[in-house]
Amino acid sequence: MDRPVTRENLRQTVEAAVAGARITDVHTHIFAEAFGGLLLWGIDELLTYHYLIAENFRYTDMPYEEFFALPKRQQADLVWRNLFCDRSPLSEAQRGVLSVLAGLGLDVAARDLAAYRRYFASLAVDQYVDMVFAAAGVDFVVMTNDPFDPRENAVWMAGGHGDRRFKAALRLDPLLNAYESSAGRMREWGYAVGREMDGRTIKEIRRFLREWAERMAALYLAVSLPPAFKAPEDSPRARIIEECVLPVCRELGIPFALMIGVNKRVNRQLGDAGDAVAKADIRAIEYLCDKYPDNKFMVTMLARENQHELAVCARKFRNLLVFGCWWFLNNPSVVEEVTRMRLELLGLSFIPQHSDARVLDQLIYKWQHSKQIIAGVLTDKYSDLLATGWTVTETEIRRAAADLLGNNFWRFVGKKPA
Ligand code: HDL
Ligand code: ZN
Repeated sequence: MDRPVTRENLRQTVEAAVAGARITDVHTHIFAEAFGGLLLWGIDELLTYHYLIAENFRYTDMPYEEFFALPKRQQADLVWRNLFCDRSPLSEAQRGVLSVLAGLGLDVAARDLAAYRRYFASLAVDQYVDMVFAAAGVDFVVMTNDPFDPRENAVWMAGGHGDRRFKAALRLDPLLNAYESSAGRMREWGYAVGREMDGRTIKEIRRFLREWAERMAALYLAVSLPPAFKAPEDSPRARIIEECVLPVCRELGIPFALMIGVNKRVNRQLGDAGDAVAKADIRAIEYLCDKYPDNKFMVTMLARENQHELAVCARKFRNLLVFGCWWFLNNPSVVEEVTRMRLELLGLSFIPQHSDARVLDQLIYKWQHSKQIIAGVLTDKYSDLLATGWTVTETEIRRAAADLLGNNFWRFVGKKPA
């Protein structure tokens, strides 16, 4: 029976719909078990997540190289002391660790790192992957797959991983942001690419993209780009994007995902924790969406200041799908503000979140925290809708939640979840 929704049962109806909606996580850094050590999981990986590493150094004068020379377990000990024992863990990344432990039914109040380590040591990884996907309500994750990473390359060249829950995205940062050094590797693999973007090089780069996208069954091609990214531009990167990436995406019918606004390694000594953010130029997205109407673009931008203009750009171009509150935006105050603004400008035609998880267990907290905020914003918007006299059914709310958390993505990539 499709219950009509009233002001009295609205919040509970929306919360149940969001809680029950199956998730496709469109951008992560986690890996299927077949990738071996690339799959990170457990308390010591959670505590040495690069977000927490950055926060840890705010409380210690320890030389960076001294910290990074320590075994991971000792790094985790220091993070646990600095960020959990010696001060309240109020940041989003700190709270996230505790939300994972709580989600697994562990005694968070005990603050017993040794006990947490004993628990994770008792788990088998294949059992734990099932547990995390179930606890997080996730059906599929899209990985970030880099053929230039030798560890990954070997798995794909041996036939891939075989876990249908882990989908692939072909990541192109080495090709687009470091072509000189990548071209040498490509030549070793038999692609006759040269320094000049001549006809043969363009043709061979397309062959490289096509063969790797097909080998991975990639759902989309992706790249992260600096704030200074421009299009059009007279550069090898622009030539490769417009003459190789976009034609292959059109041929395969898959999107190109641009993740824009990363200032890489502003503090080199912090490694992965050393990247920062700056506002980028939305005109590059306007140009690409306008010039290539037969291409599909997924875009997320890292600067909070870019979010409103990105949503406006999506109003202009139906081949643009905005996704996620990426990285430094993935904090409750910003997720709330950006999701509310996107609903008001785009209705239900966007993807509100991806986890960007690097450690498997993070699926539990990143989705728990995000779903809570998405449900709150949706409740407000449905409340405004009811106030006009419009009637709403439980089925319609479930449909909205399913669209935001998975179906919008699958429709955009033109595939059925399988
Ligand atoms: O380039 C990316 O995909 C970013 O998400 C980086 O991996 C970044 O280090 C990250 O993990 N952000 O959450
Ligand atoms: Zn990422």
